[in-house]
Amino acid sequence: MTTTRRTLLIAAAAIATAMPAIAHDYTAGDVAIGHPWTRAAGANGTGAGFMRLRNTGGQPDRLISASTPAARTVELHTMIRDGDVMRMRPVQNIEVAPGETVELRPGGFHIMMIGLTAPMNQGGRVPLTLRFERAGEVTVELAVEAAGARGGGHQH
Ligand SMILES: [Cu+2]
Repeated sequence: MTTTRRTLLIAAAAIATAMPAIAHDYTAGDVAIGHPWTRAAGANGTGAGFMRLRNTGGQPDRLISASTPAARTVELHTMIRDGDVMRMRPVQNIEVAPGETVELRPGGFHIMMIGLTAPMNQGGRVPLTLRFERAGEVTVELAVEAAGARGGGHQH
């Protein structure tokens, strides 16, 4: 086997291994939910849920709440700059305009899970129910990534 061919095979194997984590999307009405994920965290701690929300319809929609059996309290948060530090602040809802995509990501909007009822272990899945004003309710699974993950390995 030539070196080039071996390299290609290794690359193909790496892609195949990564596939199950990447193909991970949901829809609720006109809202497409792309790759919901979170970071590994211990019991009683806090976790943040991230995902991409795309409104494929013609009307504005809003994420109005979320819940999970994995945490005692769930809030919608954003990050704001306060002098030199970034602070989390609860928001009433997260609006997704028609045709727009809103990215929930580290440093921005996120779904705050407070008082984790069990550890969230890397490689696991955590159910999270999202409630939209128009699109209604959908339960997605957050893919649990490494504690310091930025989500860069799973963008699509
Ligand atoms: Cu937060």
